[in-house]
Amino acid sequence: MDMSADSGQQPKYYTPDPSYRVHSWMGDYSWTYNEFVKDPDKFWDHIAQKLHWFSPYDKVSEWNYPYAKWFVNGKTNITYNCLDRHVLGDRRNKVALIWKGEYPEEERVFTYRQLYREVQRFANGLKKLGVVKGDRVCIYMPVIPEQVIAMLACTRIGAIHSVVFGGYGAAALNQRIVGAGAKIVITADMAIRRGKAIPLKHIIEEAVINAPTVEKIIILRREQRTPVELHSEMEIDFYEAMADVSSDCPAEVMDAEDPLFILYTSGTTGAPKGIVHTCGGYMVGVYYTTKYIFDIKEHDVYWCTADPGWITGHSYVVYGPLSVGATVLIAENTPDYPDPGTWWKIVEEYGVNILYTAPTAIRMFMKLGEEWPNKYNLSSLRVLGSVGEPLNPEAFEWFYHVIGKDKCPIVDTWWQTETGMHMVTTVLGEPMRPGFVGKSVPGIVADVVDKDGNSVEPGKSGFLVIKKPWPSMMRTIWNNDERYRKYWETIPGCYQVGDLAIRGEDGYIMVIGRSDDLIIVSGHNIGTAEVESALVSHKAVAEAAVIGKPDPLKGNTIKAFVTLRVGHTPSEKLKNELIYHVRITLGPIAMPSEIEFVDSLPKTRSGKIVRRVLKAKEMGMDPGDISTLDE
Ligand code: 6R9
Repeated sequence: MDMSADSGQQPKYYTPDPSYRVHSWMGDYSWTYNEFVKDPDKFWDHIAQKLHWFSPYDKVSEWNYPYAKWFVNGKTNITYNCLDRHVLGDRRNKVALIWKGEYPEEERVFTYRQLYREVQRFANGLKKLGVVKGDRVCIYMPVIPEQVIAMLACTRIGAIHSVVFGGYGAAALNQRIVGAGAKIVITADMAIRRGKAIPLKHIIEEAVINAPTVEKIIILRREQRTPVELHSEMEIDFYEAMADVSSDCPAEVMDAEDPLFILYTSGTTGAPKGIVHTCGGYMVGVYYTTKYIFDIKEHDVYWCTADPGWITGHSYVVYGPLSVGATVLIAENTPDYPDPGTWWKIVEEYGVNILYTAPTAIRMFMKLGEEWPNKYNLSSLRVLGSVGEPLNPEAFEWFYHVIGKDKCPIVDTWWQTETGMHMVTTVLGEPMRPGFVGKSVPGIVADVVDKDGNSVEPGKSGFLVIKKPWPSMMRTIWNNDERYRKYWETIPGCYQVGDLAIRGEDGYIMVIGRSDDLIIVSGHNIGTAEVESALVSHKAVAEAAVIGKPDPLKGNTIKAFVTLRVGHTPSEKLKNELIYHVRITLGPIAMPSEIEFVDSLPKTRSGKIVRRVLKAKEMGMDPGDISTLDE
């Protein structure tokens, strides 16, 4: 793909007000990037020194390709930096967390002191149930304060959490519980969505069948009038688990390289990958980027609309913002319920200063019209952020003009579950170029290369790669180190991210999309393999192949090609049944929006389905080399 923007007219930039250039603790982009280039270890050491270590590290980094260690032999605990540091300092009574429920006036507020106490009590509750350092705990909850408390309580005692997004179905949850070998599952009886209670308990019950490592299920019962009954030896009430325990639970001393959490992300083939992040490097990475990229000020209200169950929530709802001592807003809500003004109402009511969201939400609001945001006072907004998919120029312009009123810079942040922190963006104060993410975050060396690792010319597409290790990089894939190594071994000397990109003459990077078999639907990564196996688990289906189709609103939608087993005939009814089947196995985000019944699927001789051929056909494009295909 060639880039028309660079080969014809002048690129278009928006230049923010110079006041945005001033960073209180580092310099502007070029200065900071140069500091990094001069001495990378010194650069990271300077950042890490702002955090608390129980005992210092001997060495900043150790690179033993493709394995990295950061802050070698340093001892710390991320919750000490997210809680104790602020409570012992002068943020004791500062608001740490505001939760906004779906019903009007429904809110809960925790100061740092209150959050600190709740986390320690729940941590002691976990200890009482026998959870020790290194145990895995699965968290499957809606967006409520207890979700954040549960995460922090785990890391407080060195238990490795594996948070599963609350919208997943039983099969996906089971796979992730079994994959991590979770000892405890923490959940809630229900989520609230569009004014309705969505029961969750039966999903858990189904998910723990054939999950022999699970010893206890802790259930937060939100429905107090007729609380769900807890049966079996296994189930415990969330608040009972933290009754009769001390509210003092000192943070476990963790080695910088001890695992902090596992987070499953959809893979290209087979099972989802359990990305492993560690205590020291991840902490430094998210602390740094939260502070530097968003420039959160002491009295700001910061709202990241992601569910803490995704990496964006881990890094930029929980660990990053709390480590810098920010006031974090979370909301259990749907952007267009009860009406499309709900987010803007929240911005007005809480005086949100920094709003971090996803292109899919922006595109949805675009479709619903300016009149909704225009009803509210959005003047508190200072910085806007985007993540998850390419922010196309139309969406950039809309976000910039309609929401930011031509004054708020937009930080479009490119990164991944695997990278832990922001990698490519346009640092505040730098000119922004719609359609382009920007440049490497200081500390990161991103490039666009060909398959041999050589940088491609400006304007030509290539693979987006990272050329040097960084603190918050994943250390391995849980129980599958071989798959980890593949990230570093495919392109010589580079970490291959799996995205295609273009670098402009100005050095700005445009991300085009995935180069592998992931489909990004409304900002969520869906593995083709997951949807296909869900379809194939239906009795009528013989085989299935799934592709992503570009969609102006969701980024992509899922189309499935299905061959039927003998004795089953295509019908509208069967289509609906299959869609419903995927919905209950994987959850609504993975639902195909289109199903086509076919007689056969294109395959290689070794039997692998070749999705690119289906996709090319669907898009009316040349399928490329088909010589390796079976008849
Ligand atoms: C943080 C997160 C990672 C994939 C990534 C890329 C896409 C993320 C993007 C973006 C263009 C951006 N992606 N941010 N594409 N511009 N600003 O989303 O992690 O769920 O692991 O997804 O998302 O394709 O490779 P994750």
